[in-house]
Amino acid sequence: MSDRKPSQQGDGKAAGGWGAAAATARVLIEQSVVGKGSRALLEMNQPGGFKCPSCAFPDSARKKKLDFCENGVKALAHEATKHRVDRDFFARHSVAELAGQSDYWLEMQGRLTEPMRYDAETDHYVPVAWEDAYALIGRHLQALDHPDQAEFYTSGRTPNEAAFLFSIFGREFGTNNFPDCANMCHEPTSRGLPPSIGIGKGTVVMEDFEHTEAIFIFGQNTGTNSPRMMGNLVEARKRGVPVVAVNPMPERALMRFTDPQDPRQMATFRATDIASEFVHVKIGGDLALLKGMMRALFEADDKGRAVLDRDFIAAHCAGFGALRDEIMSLDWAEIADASGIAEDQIRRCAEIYAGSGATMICYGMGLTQHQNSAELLQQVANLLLLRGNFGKPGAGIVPIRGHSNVQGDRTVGIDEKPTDAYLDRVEQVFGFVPPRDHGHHVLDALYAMEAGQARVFIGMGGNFIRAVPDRDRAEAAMRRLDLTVGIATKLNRGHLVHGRDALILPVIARSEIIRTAQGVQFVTIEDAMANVTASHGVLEPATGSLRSEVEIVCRMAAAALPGSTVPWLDFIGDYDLIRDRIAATYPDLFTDFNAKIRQEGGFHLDVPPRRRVWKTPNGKANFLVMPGLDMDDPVDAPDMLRLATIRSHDQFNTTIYSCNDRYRGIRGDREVLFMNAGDMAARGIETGSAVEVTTISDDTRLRRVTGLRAQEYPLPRGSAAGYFPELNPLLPFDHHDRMTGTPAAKSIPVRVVAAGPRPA
Ligand SMILES: Nc1nc2c(c(=O)[nH]1)N[C@H]1C(S)=C(S)[C@@H](COP(=O)(O)OP(=O)(O)OC[C@H]3O[C@@H](n4cnc5c(=O)[nH]c(N)nc54)[C@H](O)[C@@H]3O)O[C@H]1N2
Ligand SMILES: Nc1nc2c(c(=O)[nH]1)N[C@H]1C(S)=C(S)[C@@H](COP(=O)(O)OP(=O)(O)OC[C@H]3O[C@@H](n4cnc5c(=O)[nH]c(N)nc54)[C@H](O)[C@@H]3O)O[C@H]1N2
Ligand SMILES: [Mo]
Repeated sequence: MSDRKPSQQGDGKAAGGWGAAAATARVLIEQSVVGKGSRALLEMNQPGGFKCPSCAFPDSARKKKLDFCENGVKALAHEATKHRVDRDFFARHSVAELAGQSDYWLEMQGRLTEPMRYDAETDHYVPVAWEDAYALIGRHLQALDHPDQAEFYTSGRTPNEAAFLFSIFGREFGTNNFPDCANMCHEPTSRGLPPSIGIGKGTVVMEDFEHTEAIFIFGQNTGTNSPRMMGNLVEARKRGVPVVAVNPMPERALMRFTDPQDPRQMATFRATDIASEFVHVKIGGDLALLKGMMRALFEADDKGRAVLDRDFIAAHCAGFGALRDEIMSLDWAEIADASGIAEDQIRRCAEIYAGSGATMICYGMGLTQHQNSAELLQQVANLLLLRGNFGKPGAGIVPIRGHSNVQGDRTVGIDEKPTDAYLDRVEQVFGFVPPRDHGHHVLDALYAMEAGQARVFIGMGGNFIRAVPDRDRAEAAMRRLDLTVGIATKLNRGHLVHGRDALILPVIARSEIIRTAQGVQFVTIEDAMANVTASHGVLEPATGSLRSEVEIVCRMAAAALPGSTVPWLDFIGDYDLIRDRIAATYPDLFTDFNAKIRQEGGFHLDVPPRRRVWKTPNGKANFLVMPGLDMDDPVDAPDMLRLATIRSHDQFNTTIYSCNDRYRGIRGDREVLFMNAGDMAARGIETGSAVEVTTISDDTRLRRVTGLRAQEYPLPRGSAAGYFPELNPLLPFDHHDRMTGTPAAKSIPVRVVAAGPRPA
């Protein structure tokens, strides 16, 4: 952005309210879609309309006339934009020139209009016929020595029908290489929870908000990243339900919130206090906090207080003794030190928990992006199990998912570690023999590219190169590929950091109508609470030359697999045929899919812990022990700060809507480093001064970001924060969750020093 002069609002106002309403209007005007956008908004998250392409929070349980938030409007406005990236645009700008532009600039150019192929001689993207694009993909795939040289990436906006077929395409081709955005997001949920409660998903539904007696929110910026949940929090607070927010940043919407959909609050400028207890945890201190809460419960139990659900534990759980021994071996002083929270506040949290008959623990990236995240989530489950908080109204674990269909994509096969039972079904339903070896997740894919072992990358949505760690290293790896394919709505960096051959294939977006020879089609998605619903596009596609994601998958498959036994081209016209195959592949979940999806409100997928059924090897819910309190840092450096890379209020992942971050008081700047006042003073840094951030690691690479501006912020000592994706160059490939390979984007060990003045 041109306005690089930062300013601080710091007005302490409530979040939401008129600020949100104004932002909503502004983005519709900016994208020149006031009429079209407003009409489409009436259909967002309504029966017969389309599902918001932004976050995965479910639709309101009680039907509202309008069911969207400020950030949903931004997502829609950017999708419905009147601006276009067409063949003239690519003729005007070489790839080198485009690469010199910011990600924000690329996004603002508008919608892609027709398939383009990279021409190395001129360094321009040039138009290519759809048929020729598919043929090129087919030739590259067939030329590989082994199917595992291909990487099939999925981003979580892809609907079930396209994701399912994409996974079948890859498997028929012969690989389980399905890196996906979940590998950088809720993978610790997907892999950490099954050994514990038998499913890697959340266990509550929307109605549970009406019955809950306490809500804990760990590491999630609700007002920005799932704003529609604010309505549930406001209602719970009005009922007097305690809300405990655990966060190194006092996120404004977790403190005070005015619901923009509540006319009374809007008219009277009133707001609701959200957090009744704010726990100012250090980055990475949640493990110690959770263990401290468990310790307090065990101590109370020792004194004869009935704080544990003994009947539930006896009937349903295994491993109680070992957990108790480990927790009781910890020392209070160490717990307080490792969490950054005083013993008495930890005890108070434990009392809130013990006083609640039904507790929900919600969490976001603040828990999933650390070196120990999968095990950390098992401790969350332990805490819930101790009081039987599964399978009763108002209780459960609530991973707040990111992308609108990231959960569904995994359910329907985007999984690099498929189970044998699933592969057997694929073989029965489709008649080919799928590969059994596990495939690549995101980090494996990066290592394979770097080593020259991966040669083709097909990106079904997303912006892989901006989302992944170790930017310089990742870009070099990506450039080694023979072919990169970006299936996308908008131009992004991934199209400019490409292989020897490269294609951009533009798709019909979520809000747009998919018309086929058999008529208008709808798609389906699964929200964060396992509701499967239909999404019907309502807008005309941005241009006539776009194709649906389903069609692109089918035609790629037909081109790459000429002898296939799968009727690929039949699926293009009639999505019911795809849903029939999904039903056949997952009889437990999707029987009668086509009938059930046509009922109003769709249907809920079975979540066995809601019935107190545990699909674990021993048939029990398991208390799992993770010894100690530490994060396991690569090196011990006394001046180390732990850096969390987070989202601003005005972005969706790698898509930047503006350089403002209203709730944190930042305007016109994203190159910001939020720091604790004491940490700044110790380094001779003041608000506004330039700083340089270097990663502390045990390898020899220099990872440094310069030109950042320090901003004093109420963070605990030793914790710092800045924006994703600008700070991704600091995150090493091998700094990740031990169990799942999820990049530890919330706890990068860094050194911060004052630098020369930054140009205004
Ligand atoms: N508008 C909008 N909505 C989105 C997205 C978006 O970019 N924009 N992205 C979508 C996606 S894919 C996802 S995954 C979600 C992400 O939504 P969130 O999970 O809210 O993601 P972040 O902004 O990365 O950061 C989460 C919070 O974790 C806190 N945190 C950092 N470190 C720690 C820690 O060690 N402990 C604790 N307790 N807290 C910590 C940060 O202060 C921050 O408040 O949102 C989805 N929805
Ligand atoms: N340092 C750091 N890194 C992170 C994170 C972090 O917190 N810190 N968060 C991680 C998380 S949680 C996630 S989920 C990943 C996100 O990683 P991705 O999912 O790969 O990234 P997005 O930015 O969501 O992808 C945006 C692009 O998707 C395309 N797109 C949009 N809509 C559609 C559509 O309907 N169809 C298709 N085919 N394409 C579409 C557009 O071209 C757009 O440019 O990033 C991860 N990376
Ligand atoms: Mo995510």
